[in-house]
Order: sequence, then C-alpha cells, then structure tokens
Amino acid sequence: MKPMDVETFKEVYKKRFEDVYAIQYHMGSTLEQFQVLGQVLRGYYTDYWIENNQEKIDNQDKQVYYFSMEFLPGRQLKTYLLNLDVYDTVKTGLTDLGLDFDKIVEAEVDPALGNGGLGRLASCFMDSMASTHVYGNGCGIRYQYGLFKQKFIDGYQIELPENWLRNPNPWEVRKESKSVIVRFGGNVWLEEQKDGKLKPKYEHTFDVLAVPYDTPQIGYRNGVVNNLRLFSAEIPYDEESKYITSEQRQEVNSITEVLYPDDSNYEGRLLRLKQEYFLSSAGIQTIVRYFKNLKLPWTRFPEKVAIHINDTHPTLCIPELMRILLDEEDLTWEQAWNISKKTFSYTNHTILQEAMERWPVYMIESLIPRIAQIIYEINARHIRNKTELYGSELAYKTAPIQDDQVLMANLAIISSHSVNGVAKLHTEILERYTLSDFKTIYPFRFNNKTNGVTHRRWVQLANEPLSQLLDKTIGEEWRFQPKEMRLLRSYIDDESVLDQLQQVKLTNKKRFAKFVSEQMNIEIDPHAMFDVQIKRLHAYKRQLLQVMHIIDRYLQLRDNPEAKLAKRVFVFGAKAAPSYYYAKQIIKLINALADLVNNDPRINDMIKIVFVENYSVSLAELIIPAADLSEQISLAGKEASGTSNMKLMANGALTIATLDGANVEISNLVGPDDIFLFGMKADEVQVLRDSHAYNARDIYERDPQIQRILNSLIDGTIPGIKSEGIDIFNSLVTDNDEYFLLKDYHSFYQAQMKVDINYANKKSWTQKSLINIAQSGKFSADYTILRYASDIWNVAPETEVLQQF
Ligand code: NBY
Repeated sequence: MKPMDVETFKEVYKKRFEDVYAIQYHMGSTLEQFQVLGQVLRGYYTDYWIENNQEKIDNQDKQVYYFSMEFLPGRQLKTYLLNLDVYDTVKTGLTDLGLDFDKIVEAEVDPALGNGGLGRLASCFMDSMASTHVYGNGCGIRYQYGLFKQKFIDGYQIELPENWLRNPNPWEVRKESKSVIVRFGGNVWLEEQKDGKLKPKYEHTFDVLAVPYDTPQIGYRNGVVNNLRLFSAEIPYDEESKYITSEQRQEVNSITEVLYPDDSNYEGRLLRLKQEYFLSSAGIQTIVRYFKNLKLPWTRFPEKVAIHINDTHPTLCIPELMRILLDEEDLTWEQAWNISKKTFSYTNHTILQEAMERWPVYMIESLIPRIAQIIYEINARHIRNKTELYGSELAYKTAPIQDDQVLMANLAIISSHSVNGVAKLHTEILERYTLSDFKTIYPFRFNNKTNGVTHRRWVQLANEPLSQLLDKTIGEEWRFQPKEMRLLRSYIDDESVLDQLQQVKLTNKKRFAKFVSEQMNIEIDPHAMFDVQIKRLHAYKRQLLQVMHIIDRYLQLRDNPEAKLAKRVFVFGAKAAPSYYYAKQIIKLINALADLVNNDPRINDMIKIVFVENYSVSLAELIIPAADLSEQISLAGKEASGTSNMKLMANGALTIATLDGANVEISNLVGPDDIFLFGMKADEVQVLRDSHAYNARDIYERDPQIQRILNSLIDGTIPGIKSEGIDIFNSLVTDNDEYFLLKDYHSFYQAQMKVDINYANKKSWTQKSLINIAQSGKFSADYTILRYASDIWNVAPETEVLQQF
C-alpha cells in the first residue's frame, strides 16, 4: 500500500480544507471537517479503485454479483481508514491539528438502507469479499429515504423520514454514462422477423433511467477495491417531454424513493414489485454489457459471472436474464436456460410463511408483461418435465405459479444451481419440512452456509480496548485470521489477562453509560450486568418473554428489596414495522415498564431499563462491546440464523438462548458450561403445535408465578399502559400464545437465575467470556464468504490467498 505519513497527511488535509471552504481548517464545522477528510481519503484510494476496475477487465476473472434489496453498511470512514492501514496516521494527524477525531467520525451519516439482519449481512459480505480477494460486486437500490427514524413519543413509536442524503455523500460516484433504461408496462406481442424468428414488440411502455452510484468496498490491507453499485430511478433525459404530467414524474421518482420498512413480513404492493424489477433489470443489463465487452461466446457466461440473489427479493433477475438472452441475443430457450441455471444461486433467510413473497399474476402481467410470459414458460416447462419424472402432484406442488400467484421462492429454487440456508438448523428445516418437495427433486441443490460477521467492524473498530488486549496477549495475527482468536483460550487461568478483560468490559460499559446519561437522562451503574436484546421487534423473537422476566424480578424486588437477584440493566434496541400493530404495542409496554421501574425507589436501582431510540448500526457498535449478556430467545425453529448473537459473543457477552438458528452452533463451539440454554427445541415445538394440545389459559390459571406476571398487565401495576396491557394479555391467554412464551417461561426463568448466580462469581464469568471471544473467530464472514466462493460461486481465490485463511 502507498505510504502516508502524519506530516504529509496534515499538509494535504489543511490545503484541501482551505481550497474547499475558503476558511482556515480549524474554523470549520465538524461536518465540514468530515467532508474534507472524505475528499482527502478519496484522493488516496481512488488509484486502487481505478487499478482494480482495469484489472477486472484485463484479467477477465470471474465476477460475483450480489443482488440485494438492502445493504446496511454503517458509517464507512473508520472501515476505510482501517482497511487502508492509515487509521493511526489519520487519527494522530487530526489530533495534532487540534481536531476531534471521534466527533468527525460521528458527523458521517449512518445509511439505513436495510431493515435488519439481511441487509447487515449483505454489508458484512461486501467487506469480506474485498478482504478475501473475491471479486464481488454489490447491486442494490439507492433509496433516497432509508429506514424510518424511530422516535418515542409518550412511549409510542413514531416514524419520521430518514433523509440520509441531505449532506453530500463523499464516498459515492455518480456514473451517469453507465445508466440503463428499465422498461415497464405497455403492450408486448411477438412478431415474426424476416428470418422467421419471433421477436417481441413493445408499445406504450413506461421507461425509467437507472443511474448507478458506485461506492468502493476496500479490502483489508490487500489493495483490493470492489464496488457496491446502487441504482437510482430518474427520468430519461431524451424523453423529458414524454413525461409531462407531474404524476408521471412522481411515478418515476417514487421507485427509489423509500425502503420498505417491513422485516419478516411480505407486503404485496405494486411499488415494491416495481423496485424489485427495477433493481433486477438494471443490474442484469449492466452485467450483460460487461460480459459482451469480453467478446466471448454466451456459453462461457457462467464461467465469468456468478449472480447471487439475497432472499427472493431480486428473483426477477432470472426471467430478466432469460429475456435478454432470448429477445436481444437470439439464444434458444434451452441455451438461455442452461446459462441461467449455471449462473444463479439463491439464499433463503426465513421459513416464516408470512415472509414468503407471492405476487399476483395479474400484477406481474400488467407491470412487466414480457417477464410474465417468460415466467409462464418456465412454469409450463417445469410442470411438463417434472410430471414425466416425478408425477404431476410433485410437479404442481413445486411449480412457480399456483392459485394465480407467482411464488418467488419456487421460481428462485427451480432456476438456480444452488439454494442455501443461513445456519445448520435452518438448512435442515428447509430440507426436511419447508422445501422438502424440492429436496426430492433436486437433492444436490441444497447446502448450508452459516452466516458470519466481520470482526473488522465488530471487534477491531467497535472494541479498540479488546483489540489492544488481544494484540498484547496473542499477537496481531487474529486481525487477518479471526480463527486465531482461539489462542486466547490458553489464558483461561491467567489472572492478569482475566483482570484486563474485566477492565476492557468496564471501559466499554462506562462509555455506554455515559451515552445513556447524556442522551436519555438515565443513570446506570457500569457494575450492574448489562443484559442486551437488540433486533427487530417481532413476536417470534419474543422480546415479550424478556418483559415477563423483568416484571417478575420487579415484583419480587418490590416485595423484598433484599431478594437475591443480580443488579441488571436491561437494554433494548428495536424498530417495529410501522404497520405491525402488535409489535408497536410491545414497544409501548417496554417504555411504560421502563418508566415505572426506573423511577421506583422501592427497588433500589436494582433494575434499569434502557430502550434506545432509533437502533442502528452505529448504536450497535456502542452497545455490543458493553454487553454482558446476549438475549437470543426466539421460539426454536423461527430465527433462521441471527447475527447479533455472533457479534455479542465476539465482544465477550455470554449468551442466553434457545436452540435456534446459529445459537446451536454457538452452543456447540463453547460447550454447555459457557452458554445458558433453555426452552423447547425446534422438533418439540413442532410436535406440540401439531398435537393441538397446547392450552395457554390452562398454564395461566394453574401457575401462580405466571399468573402474577400477566395480571400486572391488566391490573394497573404498570400505569403507563392503556389497552396495550389487555391486548397483550389476550394474545397470550385468550389467543393461545402463538409463540409459546408461557410454555418456555419457567425454563427461561431458571436459566436467568443461573445467570445471576454465575455473574456473582466474577472470575468464572470472565473465564466464560474469554471462551466466547476465543471461539467467535469461527464466525468470521471471511470464512463464510470463502465457502460461498468455493462451493457456490466457483471463484476460488488464488492459492496464496487461501493459504492465508
Ligand atoms: O436474515 C434475517 C433473519 O431473520 C435472521 O435470522 C438472519 O440472521 C438474517 C441474515 O441471514 N432476515 C431478515 O433480516 N429479513 C428481512 O430483513 C426482510 C426484509 C424484507 C422482507 C422480508 C424480510 N420483505 O419481504 O420485504
């Protein structure tokens, strides 16, 4: 990498500042300081970026295209500095100049272009692809408004627009010359050409310009710069006159205006379908243009291109590629289909039925008529071929079109060469239950790729004190090879390391406590246990189970302030989809409970509840290093993987968990003594559900502990709640508790009591924490990506790179 020394940096920075703002550098605002730093950095990395783009064309290495409707990158500045190996130089330089590095970092917006786990995973993967020499290209949408900003007013969630682009974004490059046209609507028919071939003709289409904005994805100290390309919808320049009405203009602009705020729930809105096709078409056209520049025969397309679709949202990529190959490149159906199948792979992130995309046929037909025709053909051929081989029942059950709806998962599975789940248990459930019919037809298509997280962001940057301790104790190799964190294990009895580990945790807890005091006006004791549940608010994730536990403790402490319970701070971060009424009621309940508990002198500050507003990647970076306990308490079988579980583990939190998603793998890695497991297992849940024997009211009536907790929802104990109390009570008692909270409560409670006991023994707790950190390296997204690269994308990085891993 190019050297950069502190003095040169300072000179370049000062000069640039004055050139841009025509004032002396120390007179600028923090935002201006950030902008200039962005420009300086850009000047530094652009050479690499250009070089990498040229190499890509010269070497013709196979490219991976990762299509995702969501990317949740977090702030980029520190990642760039770290990966370019200029972090210390820049920090020292700015400090020398009398500027506040941390403030400058905070001046960057945190782009919320995703809902949660799925979007964040896409961003961890972008970082890991660059860092493992995988030539990866992200394809997504440049939403003008990200996920709503969450505010609490009187304890209720209020959503405000998130205009993340109000200040210039120093990292993105608008590539207008690389724009493509995406065609919607109109009529289409097939017309015979002179050569006898049928070609589609279009009329009255609605054309939209897809303008790419590129953001570099810089690898960790390896000179690799990949590209994240986000498309923005604009009116085509030469057609301005066609779009005369403001409605039409608005229609174009609305396509990339805002991210759908739904997580784990599918909403069949036309605008969403437009977004999906917009991304698919723009991305595929770009890939085709790239490939055509290579001047190779089409049969070699899958040798040069792998296209991955992140959940079903970009599935229209498949018929779109078929369309181009058939209509514009004159391939036969068989040729086009073979190429597509070898090119596409698909990741499933959920088994929740309500999250499965199914688009009414009429919607696809009127919005993208040619694509509809291609899907009909895929459907007809599937039924024909599979009926011959497996009989009509299986053929119809796996067909993409059923009941006048296009089932996007079915379309994705039958058209890809690989389908993967995101944790062992999740993949097993897919194969055995959810997708078992497909497993019969395509036994070798399924595979598992357990999720991962990037330790660069989640440990190196978010937890500098821990990183320094690791360097001192086991050397720096872990920064390149997170698996090497396992070396920490041999310090399990080293008093000095254990002490330092405690100090690290305390430092991080104090940092978070300061934030909570300043921003929320709540005083929390950094010596209390920080018990953290951070994830989207959803009934299956069971934040309510934790609420029951808190109420239980509160009532016990109120009766007896001397009760033998650990002092805890319960931290929540969670957004609810704006239309998810029940989830919003739970938010209100948590806030009302916080009001009660935080201000009740009778319990002696033994419980505090901190519900951070507007949970985000940046807040996660503050909370996770401060966590003692990680709550991963979804109903077994429901959480595909989870990734906050991995981040919290890497930062030394112990996990309390059901055997769900990747918790199973965490448990296997650390062993039973270093995790707190509870609750039904996935197969037990299945049996109980199938038996129809579950009776929640019965439990409520017979169990005094549970009765007391639930009664507090309806008897005025929590003064802040209104109808929420009754509604939530009814969801459990009257509506038979869909997610089996009452069934799992006792086991959860006992596990929590075990946590209390364990926490009292500082040394052994710290030892457990050390084991968790040591084992977390296995969940590096770098390894996950290398498995995708070799098993799915067939792009093994050079041997020398592999040896590093
Ligand atoms: O993907 C999450 C899973 O719940 C989690 O267990 C897993 O770790 C993570 C990464 O694999 N899924 C998720 O975040 N899903 C969504 O964000 C999402 C977004 C939009 C829609 C559906 C799901 N949608 O239908 O619009």
